[in-house]
Formats: sequence, C-alpha cells, structure tokens
Amino acid sequence: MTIISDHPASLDSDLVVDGAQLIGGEWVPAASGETIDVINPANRALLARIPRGTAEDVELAVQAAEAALPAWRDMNATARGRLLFRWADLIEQNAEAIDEIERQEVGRPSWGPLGTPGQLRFIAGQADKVQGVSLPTYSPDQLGFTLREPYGVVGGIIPWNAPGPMFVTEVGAAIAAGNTMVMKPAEDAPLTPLALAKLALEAGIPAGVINVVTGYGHEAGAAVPAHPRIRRMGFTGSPQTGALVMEACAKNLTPLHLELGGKSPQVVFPDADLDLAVPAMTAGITMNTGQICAAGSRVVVLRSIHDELVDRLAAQMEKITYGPWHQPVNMGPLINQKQHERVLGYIDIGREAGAEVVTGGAAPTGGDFGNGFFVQPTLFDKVDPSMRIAREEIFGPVLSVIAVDDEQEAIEVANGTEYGLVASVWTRDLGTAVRMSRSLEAGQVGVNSPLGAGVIGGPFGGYKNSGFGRTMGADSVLDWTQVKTVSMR
Ligand code: TXE
Repeated sequence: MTIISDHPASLDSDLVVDGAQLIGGEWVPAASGETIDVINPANRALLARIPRGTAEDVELAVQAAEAALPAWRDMNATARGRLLFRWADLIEQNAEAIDEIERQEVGRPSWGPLGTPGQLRFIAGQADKVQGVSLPTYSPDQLGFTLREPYGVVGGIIPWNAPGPMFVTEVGAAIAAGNTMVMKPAEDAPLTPLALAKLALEAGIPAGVINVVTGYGHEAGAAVPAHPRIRRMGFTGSPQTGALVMEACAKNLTPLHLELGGKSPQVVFPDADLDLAVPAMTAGITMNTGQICAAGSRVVVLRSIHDELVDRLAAQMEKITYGPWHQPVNMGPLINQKQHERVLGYIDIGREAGAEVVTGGAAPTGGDFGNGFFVQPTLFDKVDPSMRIAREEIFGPVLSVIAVDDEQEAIEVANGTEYGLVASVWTRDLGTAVRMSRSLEAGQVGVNSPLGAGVIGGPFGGYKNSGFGRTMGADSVLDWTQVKTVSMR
C-alpha cells in the first residue's frame, strides 16, 4: 500500500488504498499530482484521498492494458477462470474488511455476508464456456465454425451506489472473456473497487489486466470512451452521462453497453399476498436508501385494494430505522450533498404537483444525524402518472402510489415511463402473472418477487431508455466478445 496523503485514517484496513490508483500493477498517484477527498456520507469524515486522474493517466492505463493483453488473451481459458475463482476466494476471506470499506464510503449499514464472491464465481465459471458454433459448408473438404474472441483493451465506468458488486461483475465479465481493462470507478466510492483490485493482484491476475484510474467523471471518466484504442465500453450510471459516453463511443465507432437506472413499477392486484408484498416493496425502496437502479419506486395498485395497501405500506415504512453506518439500522444516508438536494427537491416537486405525503417527506435533523445526508423514508399517495415523481428516477427512499381501475390501465401506467429496467407483479392468479410477465416492458420481471432478485446468473439490463446489453450472467461475458467466422479448407 502506498500512502501519499497524511490525514488521520478512520478506516483501518490493509485493503484501503490511499492516494493511489492502479496502472500496470503499480500503485501510482495521478499525473496531475492532485487528489480528491473521499468522505463517509453519514458524517462527512474524510476516509482517504484518491488521485485525480485525467486523460494522461488513462493513456498510461491503456498502454499497460495493451502490454498485458497478449498473455491474458492467449492463456488457457480454464486457467484464466481459476484465477478469477481465486479472486472470489480472497474476496470471501476478506469479506468483513470489504464490507466495512463499502459501508463507510457508501454510508450504508451492513447487509450481512457479501454476495460479491458468488457473483464472481458464476462469471469465473463462464471463462472456459465461451464457445462458437460449427457451421455447414458448401463442400465436404471444408470446415466452417465461429470463434468468440475478446475485443482487446476495453473500458468501464461504474457508479457509487454498489461499487463492489458493480466492479466485480463488470471487470469480471470483461476479463473472463480475455480482455484487459481500464476501469474508472465513481469519485464518491472508489475505495471498494481499489481494494478489490488489490485482491485481484494478490490472487495472481497479472499486472495490467485490471487497471483502475480514479478521478472525476468529466476528466478521467470522459477520457476512457474518448480513447481511440479502447475497443469496447461498459457504462452504468445516469441516462445523461450515458448519452455522453455513447456520443464519445460514436466518434470512435466503439461498441458499448449501457445500464441507466429505472422507475420500476410494482403492480399490485387485489388477490396479492400483502404479507409478502408490503415488506418486500418497502425493503425494495429503502435498501441502500433507494439508491438502487432496480428500486421499485412506483406502486401501481388496483383501486379496490388501494386504501389497505397504502395504510400497510405507511406502517411498514415507519418501522424502517435509519442512521449512521455503524448502527444496526435498515437505512443509511444518501451518498452526497448533490443527491441529498436532488431527493429533497423531488419531494417538494411531488408536494407542489398535488401528491400527498403519507409518511416521511423531510430530512431528519439533530442527534445521530449530524451533518450526514439523511432523508426520511417517504410515501406519496394520490400520484398521477404524469407527475415528475412518477416519471423520473429520484434515487432515494421515495415511493409513489398510483391507483388504477383495471389490468389494462395497470399495464399502460407501468409501461408509461421512458425507463424499463425491472417490473414486479404481486398476484396469486397464474393467468394474471403470465399476462403481466409478457406485457411489462422491462429487462427483469419479478412475480411476487421484488428487484428481479433471487435468480443466479440472470442477465441484468434494461429495455427502452434503461439501456442495452446485459451486465450479469453468461450473456455478459459473451457481450465482451466478438464473433469471427472461420472457413477452413
Ligand atoms: O451519475 P453519473 P451521478 C442516476 C440516479 C442519480 C443520477 C445522478 O438517478 O440520481 O444518476 O447520479 C462518471 N464521462 N444513477 O451524477 O454522472 C462518474 O464519475 C464519463 C443511476 O452520480 O452518471 C461515475 O463514475 N464518465 C445509476 C459514473 O459516471 C462520467 C447509478 C456515474 O455518474 C462523466 C448512479 C462523463 N462526462 C446514478 N460524468 C444506475 N444505473 O444504477 C460522470 N461520469
């Protein structure tokens, strides 16, 4: 570990990389020499300083990734997979330290055992299952088949809401396929990605296969898709930034996938099991303080069950405890001041548009909340689908209830936003479940299950403006490959 800054550490772990980024297996400062403070959003305590990387650092990282490419690409695929399995083992062995780093930089309470090793193992298992097909030929002295080959040096940009899982799924899939990568984590939560990269080196993944350039989005971030020798990109974040990344890729004709968030509907029918639905829907909007792309932020409910559902949701939301990361609470703060202002701003927008705050609706003050970016779990009723709080991603613990008259209207409202990431249906009727599963415009549909959760290796990604391409599952590894047809005589 290279310690460059001199502030008192409030995170005590060998895995905390302070003042350095990873280029070609070396922990180095930014070419600019400048740094960015990383804080705990629950109390604004300084956790570490990260290099403020720029295009110059991205260039060095691309060179390092190019140098590492031939050996990594040509390695026996099973051996490559084994290194990823070893990486997963090390993450599991260091689960507490990783969890603590992620808890502090995101400000969230512990979620118990890390899911990250399992996600990585699924991907590791795909490394030697990247296969082509055999093809018919015109003549018997000819063979035809396809090869799936890595793109080469690829780039990734991830957000701050789940830095650990995002890092392993994006990096894991790209390198499992034989690519080498330049990854730019979010400036708000870079410490978990850096710690995971450190474990990757320890696992024996060669220097230069994973390069992590830290810095701001408009500097280090913008330089990754703008680099002409980045052969493919993966981006997770906001639609606005996604469009910028796509524009930069268009200039270089670089293919990419985008995962851009959602406004996921939870459609509740009168025969729903509310004992199951209410806690799940509440958890779905308060977990990670609502800062989850899959958060079920709209409840679309059939009118006959509306009053009972709103009462029960309000009671459940009032049970949610919130406070600093080190306490046994359900919910922590929002990530930063900008998001705090944004979420509180949306609550005002909802009120002004005529929606009714049933519970929550403000930032708690005093006591344990100190100067953290906290906001109360908030339930809005009497929401019209045309309101901004019903159409735009708030990325906070704010749930909007929309009443509808019948199944057809439920489908229209559920599909009535530009997003299409996840949708859930709560019903005991098999016919309703089948029709809704087909009708909902979303990359993931949950029946009596929120967030599209619980499926191992399920491809994850959006319909419509939620993006394209898939970031998990076997498909994600294939997405990082290109197809070559071979005709052999
Ligand atoms: O996102 P950005 P922000 C949504 C969510 C949230 C909103 C704003 O609604 O309220 O976006 O969050 C990098 N070129 N999601 O501002 O800007 C940046 O450094 C290249 C949903 O944090 O998209 C970070 O690493 N990169 C989402 C990453 O992009 C740039 C998760 C995401 O930041 C860049 C996060 C640029 N010009 C936010 N500007 C999800 N899909 O889960 C920024 N970045």
